Amino acid sequence: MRGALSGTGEGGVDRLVRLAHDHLGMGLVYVAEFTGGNQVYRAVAGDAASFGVGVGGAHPLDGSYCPLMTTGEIANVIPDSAENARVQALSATSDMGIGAYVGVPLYLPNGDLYGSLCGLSHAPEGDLNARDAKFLSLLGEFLGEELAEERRLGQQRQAVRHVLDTNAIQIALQPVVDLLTGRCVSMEALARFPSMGAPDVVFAQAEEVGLRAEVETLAVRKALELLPVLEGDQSLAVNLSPDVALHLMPRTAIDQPLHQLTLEITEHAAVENYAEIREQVRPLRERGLQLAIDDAGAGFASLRHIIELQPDIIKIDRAIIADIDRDPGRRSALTTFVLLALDIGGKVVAEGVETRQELATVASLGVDAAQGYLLARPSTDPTDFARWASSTTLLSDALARPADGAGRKT
Ligand code: G
Ligand code: MN
Repeated sequence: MRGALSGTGEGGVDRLVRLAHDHLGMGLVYVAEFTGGNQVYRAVAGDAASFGVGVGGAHPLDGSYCPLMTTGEIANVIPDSAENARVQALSATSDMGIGAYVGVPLYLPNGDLYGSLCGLSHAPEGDLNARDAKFLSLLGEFLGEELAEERRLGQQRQAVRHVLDTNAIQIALQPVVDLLTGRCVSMEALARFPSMGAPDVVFAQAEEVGLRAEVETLAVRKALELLPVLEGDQSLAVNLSPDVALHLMPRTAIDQPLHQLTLEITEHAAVENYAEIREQVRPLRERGLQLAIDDAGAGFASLRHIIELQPDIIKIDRAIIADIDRDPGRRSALTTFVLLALDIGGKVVAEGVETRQELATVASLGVDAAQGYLLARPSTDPTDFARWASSTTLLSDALARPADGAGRKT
């Protein structure tokens, strides 16, 4: 959930602090986090420098107003510091030159104390009163949500950064099996994040913190290390979203054996400029790179992707393949893609084939190759890679196996 108040370039926290400053008319308004014995300034509005305050800077909690305010030892509103013996004794009063103070504690939505939202002036503020504290409390409710969201995103960015910094991506391969020959025609490289969780979740998290391109790039770099496991005529398929493909492929491709690579463009994102992708990929295709549209039928604009990019391969999403033997609508949808592939001279791969019935149905509808748990689950084991690379019986092996948990449930 993005903070509801952060629609513009200005972050939600900054905006609320600015509003507080505009309304109170005090010298400085700030949000501070209490952490490690300090109050660390997270957002400021006003003449921060004259108070010795800056974003990211800190003052010790000891000697400050705010911790005493949160415990009720001093009032929320102190119109004239000089008339309050308790705050006169605090080092902050003289160090920062505080003449007036208003502050409220900030709580996160889970009830944890985060820190404080405060206003300071150098001179006394005779008309500062309880309403000003109430106003800050109201803003504090919204700030709590914004701060929790900022904190969540910060931790998420750190987790994704850690994956990037430590190369904590594993590549699983999964074979794509030709339905005529029973041989593995390609292996798809699938990123796995042992320290993080499900790949689609990790990619979504990376997207949210602006690191998706970096994660995709690292995944491709690691996938390319597996090229040697392939036999001569087999292809390694890597996944990229359109924007990353546009910027990464031309640079990465230079010294790669492109005739052994398939670029799967995921269709979860809209494509802004087809002509640009077409032009960037054209010289690479001339050198043997195969272009696949991934997850066709699942999301955004697969027909448009296909018509504009004229891929070598159309990979049909499991959304269409699942239970296709029982669903005439899904069979029609698949047939549409098969006819389209015939028109553009491409091949069709059925993704996520889990049952013999699904396999038999897609084969009967003219699909060229299949991928899915029925044939082989993705694996990170080099023994599997070697077996898939050389096997001529992947299809018959799958059909000979007794149906297991991946098979038809009923
Ligand atoms: O978007 P793309 O098609 O590249 O993603 C493939 C994902 O689908 C991988 O995470 C892979 O583990 C998963 N997958 C592969 N085969 C099957 C299958 O037969 N059934 C299901 N449900 N998922 C599969
Ligand atoms: Mn894919």
